[in-house]
Order: sequence, then C-alpha cells, then structure tokens
Amino acid sequence: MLTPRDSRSRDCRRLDGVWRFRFDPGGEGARHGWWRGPLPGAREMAVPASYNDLVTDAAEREHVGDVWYQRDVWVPAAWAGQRIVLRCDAATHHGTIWADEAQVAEHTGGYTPFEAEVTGQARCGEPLRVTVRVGNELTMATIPPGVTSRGASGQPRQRYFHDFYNYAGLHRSVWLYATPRHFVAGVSVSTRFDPGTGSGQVSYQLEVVGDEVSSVRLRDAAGQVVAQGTGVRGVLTVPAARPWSPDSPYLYRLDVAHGPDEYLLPVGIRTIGVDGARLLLNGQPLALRGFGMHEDAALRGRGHDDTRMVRDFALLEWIGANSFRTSHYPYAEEVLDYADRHGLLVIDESPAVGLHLSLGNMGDHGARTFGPGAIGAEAGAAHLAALRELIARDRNHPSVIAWSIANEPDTAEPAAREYFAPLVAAVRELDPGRPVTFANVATAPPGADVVTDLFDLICVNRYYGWYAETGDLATAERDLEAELRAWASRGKPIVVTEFGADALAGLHALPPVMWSEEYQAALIEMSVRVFRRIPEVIGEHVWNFADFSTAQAVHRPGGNHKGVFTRDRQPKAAARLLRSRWRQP
Ligand code: GCB
Repeated sequence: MLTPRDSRSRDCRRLDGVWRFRFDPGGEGARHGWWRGPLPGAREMAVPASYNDLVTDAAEREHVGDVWYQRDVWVPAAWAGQRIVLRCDAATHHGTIWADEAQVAEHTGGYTPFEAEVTGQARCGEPLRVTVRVGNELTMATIPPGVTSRGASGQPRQRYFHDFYNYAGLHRSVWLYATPRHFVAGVSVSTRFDPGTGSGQVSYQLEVVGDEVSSVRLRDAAGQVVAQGTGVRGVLTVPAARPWSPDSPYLYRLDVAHGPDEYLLPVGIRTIGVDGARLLLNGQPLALRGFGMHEDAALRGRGHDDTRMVRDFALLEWIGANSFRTSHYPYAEEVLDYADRHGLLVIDESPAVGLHLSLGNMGDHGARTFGPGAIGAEAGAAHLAALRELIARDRNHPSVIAWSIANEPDTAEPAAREYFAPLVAAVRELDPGRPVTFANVATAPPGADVVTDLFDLICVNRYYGWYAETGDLATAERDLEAELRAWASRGKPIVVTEFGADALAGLHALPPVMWSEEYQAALIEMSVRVFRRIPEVIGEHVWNFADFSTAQAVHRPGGNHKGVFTRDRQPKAAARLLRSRWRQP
C-alpha cells in the first residue's frame, strides 16, 4: 500500500480536524447501525489524537471497547471519473470504516495503515459520510497482548504487559484521495552503493492495475534524470551515485508512471549490512548514538503531531544523536520521511511488546509465555501479519537500517525458539536486505537466551544500577561489563537498545541518589564508559528520549521518567552530559 503523495495525477486530502465522536460501552453502535446516519448523541473529538487525555471522566479515559468517529467530507467535483480511496493511517487497535451505508474496510493492528476503494460510494461534488469504529481491546490473540477483567463497577478493565499507556483512537490522519483508474498500486525498491566504484543500483518492482506499459525515471535532487527503465521490474544503475548517509542524506526521486498515473517516491541509495561484529553503511562502520523513543505527549497522547515531531528531531540534532528505535511500534510515516531527509538511522520495531508474561511488575511470577492459552498460534499469526504490514509500509526508507521484530520477549523459555524461528525466516524472505534483530530482556542473558543465534544484530536492554544493583553504580559497572563481554563473544555487533534511570526533573542530590537528575546522569556516564571498552558494542540507545505516560503503577509517578528530556521536551542534566559526549568529534 503506497503512502499518499500528491502528483500530477494524484490528489490527497487529509481529513484532520474535529470529528463527531461517541463512546460505545455496550456495543450499541453495531446493533443500531450508527453509520447509517449522523452519529446519535455525539460530542466532538480531535483527529489525529488519542481520546484518552481529552476527556475529563476517569471511566472514559480508561474505557475498554469501541468508540465511534464520524464526519462528512465533500468529494471534489473534479474527481469525477477517478478512483477514490479512503485510507486510515492508524486506528489503535482495531478499525472498521463505513462510507455512507457501506462497510468498506476492517483492520486489526494499531500502527499500520489500511484503505479501501470507495469509488462506488463517493458521489463527486456531494458529501460522503465517513464513519470509523475504533476498538482498543487487547487479548491474548492480539499484538501487543492484554487481558480484560471486570472491576467493582462492572466496567471492563484492561491489563497489559508493556510499560506505556494503552492510548487509543485515530492516531494518524484519515485520507480521501483520488488516482486514475489505471494506477500504480505498489512500489518497492532496494538499493546498493559500491564504495569502490562509486556506482549505485536501484532495483525496483511495481504492482500495477491496467495493462499499459510502466516506466520509471530516477531523478537527482536537481531534477535531472540519471537512469530510467520500462516494465514492472528492473535494476537502474547510477554510475557516479551520491550515497545516502547521516552526514549527507541525499535523496533521489523515482518517478513511476503507469498509464495516466504517476507516483513519486524519494529514494536514498545505500547498502546496509553486518560484517562480523560491525554494522556497515556503504562499507563504513556505524556507531549508533541515540534513543528508544515513544510517540507520546501531553493531551494528544499517541496522536501524530508535526509540531512534536519537529521539536523531537531538533533535540536529536542538538544532543548529537544519529539514530533511534521506534520502540515499541511502527511510528507515523511522516517520522520516517523526516528521518530520510535528515539522515537519522532507524531501528524499525514491530508492535510485539509484552511477550513476557512473568516479567517484573507487569507479569505474573512463573507464568509461561509461549504456547496454547498464552502467546499461541493466533498471536503468532497476528505477529506475522504485523511484520508483513510493517515491512510493506517501510521497506523503501533509506533511514530504516534494521527490523526489530519484538521488544523483550521471554527468550529464556525454550518454546520461544519455535515461536521466533518462522518469524525470522519470514522477515528475511520479505526483505533479504536488512539486518534482523529484537531487543533482548535482562531475564534472558547469554546462556539462558535460546534465540539470539537466529539474528544478525544483538540488541540488549539492560538496567544495571536501576532494576539490578539498584543504587550501586560501582557493582553495576562491573556486572554490565561482564554481561556485555559474554555477548561480545558471539562475534556479532551489539547495540544496547535500553539503559537508563528515572529522574524527576528538578530533583537534585549530591552525592547522587536514585530519582535525581544527577543519578540518571551518573548511570548513563558509567554505562557509556563500559561500552567504550568493548569494541563489539557499536550502539548506545538511552531509554528514553523523553518522559512518557504509562498505566498507573506504584513505581510510575505520573508515568515513566527515564526521559533525558521532560515530557514537554526540555533537557534534564543527563541531556547535557550526552551532548558533551556525543557531539565530540
Ligand atoms: C524495559 C522496556 C521499556 C520500559 C523500560 C522501563 O525494559 O523495554 O518499555 O519502559 O524497561 O523503564 O522499565
């Protein structure tokens, strides 16, 4: 499915704004056909946004079940004779769309888009009623998983095994767009850059509707055609290519033409790969510095916001970061486009988080994770579907350097191998060009973990000095180094994808104690010192970029405070420390 982009033949409209909205605790909407007319008893709600922090009632904030969104949109008269599509970038976690009276699309998976052709429903020059039902319930068959129980009031309550608030709603734009009836339905590219000869290759494959001949032209940033081809697949060669890299995120544009349709795709030419314990971009070893992040902010919750995005990228630049992980779900496509343009390297993560039912505060001691009754075949199928959608959506981004297929699954459980082996094989088949990884949890150190040999890149999340060796940085330093050296013996590159400490902004302590800004900075400084002693550690991603919202818990005062920036994106002491380390030549 192609990202909506305007071109000579395409016209895309975002339906952002204020929609009619209603909670549906009793599942009445389906019984009464709320899509058949103006949503009864509606209030108003912003799109895109999570609805949770825009309401004032606790039961509504914690609502488990469906909500309904609706608005009318004028279909431009000029679209007569075109193919018209309704698309939703993210309905978290289940979405059903009606165009006037007709149900046109249904989708599970909260962070990837879905769309439907509505040419039959849309009358050009007339309004179209768009109704979207969004469900937020997580089960043991969804990714991420969760369970629902009933509280004293009889209201459903949701529990999940991941450490971020289960925001819900229309989190990204809904679109109405028009293309010609014969059109480009899909484009995938993979690229190579040969540092020896300076030549670049762009392999492309098209999916088209209509039997016209397809053609492609690759243009440089000045608009000059540097290579061209015909047919639905081929390889374009650029003899003196400008490679894409963080220092020079040079983008070409692939102009795809099929019959009357034209689709314009930004393309960065680069090679990414693992060689021994090095991660190479265009033949050069990478050292990743950055963060695990979240799409999270006050009021909007998980809703995409260009304003927050621009600030986040400005802070990444200020601090000297060159990379981030889309912990713990695929981010908005706008974010990856931005990373392509600005040269950020992205570990792109699937929404498979919380696949560890016995973990710490969120799980049940001794619970088994993989197998019937827990994370079984149904969840595995949902996980595979999420990976397929992630790769189909993001494969063309030069910024994406690796797929992370899960965060902190219980890979010490023997059944994890049977669960993960087919998923890794599927990812490799879908995209042979990128390293595959997952973020390893502290309960599966070397010797206990049963899956790491299946992956290219070792990513580990470690909290020495916080959850382990709490408050004792000297012992933490010894143990962190010992564990990383054990991983290093595997001969693969290691990225520490999480390390850090909570710090309440404004809480100071000399000498440093836990929860103070000084302790957070000291823990990060200690960790970075250890990483520099181990050549196989090629990446450091602090947890987290900014403070973020979580489910209510005794150890989460107003959320998780491991951000080196506050939730409103101002620096704590650790941010200045990192800037002094990362911006040095
Ligand atoms: C982790 C998780 C992350 C949590 C973090 C924490 O290991 O991957 O989602 O937020 O720890 O702060 O506990």
